[in-house]
Amino acid sequence: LSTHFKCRGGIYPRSNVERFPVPDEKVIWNSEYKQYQPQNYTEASLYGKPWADPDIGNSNFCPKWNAVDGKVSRVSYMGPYQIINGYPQNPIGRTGICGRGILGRWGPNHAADPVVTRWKRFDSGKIVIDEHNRPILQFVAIKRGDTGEWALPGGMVDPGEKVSATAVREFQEEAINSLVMSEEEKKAWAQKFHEFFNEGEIVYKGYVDDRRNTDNAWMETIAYNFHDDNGTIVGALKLHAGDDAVGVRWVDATPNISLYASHDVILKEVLKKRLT
Ligand code: RP5
Ligand code: MG
Ligand code: MG
Repeated sequence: LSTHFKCRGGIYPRSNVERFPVPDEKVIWNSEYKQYQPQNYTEASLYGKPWADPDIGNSNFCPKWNAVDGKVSRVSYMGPYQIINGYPQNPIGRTGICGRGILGRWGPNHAADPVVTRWKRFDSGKIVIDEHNRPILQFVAIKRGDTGEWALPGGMVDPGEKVSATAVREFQEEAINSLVMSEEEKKAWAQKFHEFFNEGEIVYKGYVDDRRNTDNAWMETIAYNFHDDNGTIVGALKLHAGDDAVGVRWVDATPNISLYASHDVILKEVLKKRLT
């Protein structure tokens, strides 16, 4: 991504804090913007949460910026970010708000997104062909509980967790509701799909234009495509929305689909990969 739109303008999520207007040409930091006075906002509920950083300036918080800091990666896929007056600076540019907002980490907040795909088929198993004589790719989408938008079933990387493992875990939690399964059921599932989810291909790695981003905290992700070419592995899976997802289904992937944050950009990469 070279710029951002969704984290500019309007009211910040779960708050009544209005973002300072940032016109297109004022996004990049080195375009001068003397009037720029973003509000500082960090949601009160973050304080004391085990998954959230303390405040910058707090004597027991000594983050290692641009480095792997214990179990937390503070490395950006966008290259080294700047630290200005002690605060990490959004690598894309201004967002109209500073502080951490509702994000747990200062600087990059790492997530993973699984893009699970199959070909659209008739009940007979025959592949459906569109008017251009091309097969139709379908992917598993969840409906987010927070914004109601359709999205990839992604989530945050836990401390010490491999990003590829996050992608699979989040798929299990949000798209098949593994959180209500017994340990045995989970094990059986993991065994059955082990190979399939071992063979994800990275289709995107970088900044996410997420509405939660601020000048000092932002989302980054690695998206993996897991493709079921003959539709027999996950193509036949029973989907159940779980965790913070309120719906789940197979959706036809079209280039002009609108999805949460940068998920449409990610999906386009998958379409390119699978259909050319
Ligand atoms: C997006 O937020 C990422 O691409 C990922 O899908 C998601 C992670 O946040 P939660 O789903 O845990 O809110 O930026
Ligand atoms: Mg989740
Ligand atoms: Mg999620």
